[in-house]
Amino acid sequence: MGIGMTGQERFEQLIASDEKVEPTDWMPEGYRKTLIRQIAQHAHSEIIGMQPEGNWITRAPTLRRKAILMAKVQDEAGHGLYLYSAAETLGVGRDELVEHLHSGRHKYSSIFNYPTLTWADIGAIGWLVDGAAITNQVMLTRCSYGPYARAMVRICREESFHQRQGFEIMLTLCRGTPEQKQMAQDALNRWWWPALMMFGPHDTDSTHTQQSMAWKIKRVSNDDLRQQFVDMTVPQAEYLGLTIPDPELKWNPERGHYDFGEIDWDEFWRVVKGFGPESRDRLAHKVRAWEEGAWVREAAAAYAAKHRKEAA
Ligand code: BYC
Repeated sequence: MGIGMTGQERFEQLIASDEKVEPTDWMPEGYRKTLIRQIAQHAHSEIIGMQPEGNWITRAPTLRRKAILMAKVQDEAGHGLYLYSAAETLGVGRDELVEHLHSGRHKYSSIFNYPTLTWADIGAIGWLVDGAAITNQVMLTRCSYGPYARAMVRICREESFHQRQGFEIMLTLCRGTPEQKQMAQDALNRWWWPALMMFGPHDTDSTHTQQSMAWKIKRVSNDDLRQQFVDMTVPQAEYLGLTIPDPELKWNPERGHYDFGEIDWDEFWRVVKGFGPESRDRLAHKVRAWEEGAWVREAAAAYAAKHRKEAA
């Protein structure tokens, strides 16, 4: 800390000079709270996000696809764990965060409340959901809070692999029989709009964007990220020979971006508030797994205690 500088001044200096804020630095209470909220929601999303894909592990069409899918779902668990650890550096306990998820007090991404009806949904999730996730998360590698930014570097590398595996499933289906291509189109039809919703409300309706951008927690706004995602994904859909389910989607040469239709915001808020098609099952499944896993946590704690005693 500079001589005579208050914690607040030092914090402002770190933000202004694009340096990282670390757990031992003084930070405003609002900054800490915003980070805990966002990182916890992010961690919960990774953990709940294992369910829609886990649904297809037993039914993956080949052994190779099954091995890849298992590895991907495990990666999501790993992401959840790094993120809970990042949140813990802000002085909140993991048990507390898990309890907030289980009681419905904490949110998680709307996208994971939709069902995975066919194998093509696994392709669509990798391609679109992981694609949207990377678009959002690349900016988070530059987040002002050190532990979150560093966790995001590895997560983004893994997400980029996930995105390619999803695209490859879609490509295989699109080069297959007419029925397989139709299955891919149907998955795109169902996942397109929910994927756009992942970026959150319009900037004008976003509660946190302005402050989070001033604190350099978020580096790019919800609408700008959504536009980036659309611009990146349209040529990929064209390459697959699939049609994006939006009659208003059109290249705008003046803007140098695609124009696209309006999201159904009533649906978005319904899902965010816990009334998505699968919301109730996702949470019930998570709570059940937590309760059934109590013996594993107890055994691990007893084992660690025994070794600590032996070492002492
Ligand atoms: N779903 O002021 P805003 C993954 C809430 S996991 C639900 O714009 P913010 C993966 C928002 O929380 C990917 N809620 O908020 C895993 C706020 O409510 P509260 C998850 C949403 O935080 C497995 C209110 O709406 N990624 O990739 O500035 C398999 C107003 O919004 C949503 C992350 O979590 C939503 N979609 O911006 C495959 C990334 N959108 O908290 C893949 C980290 C908004 O005031 N998070 N809300 O009650 C972020 O970057 C930001 O939190 C958001 C929202 C851009 C999502």
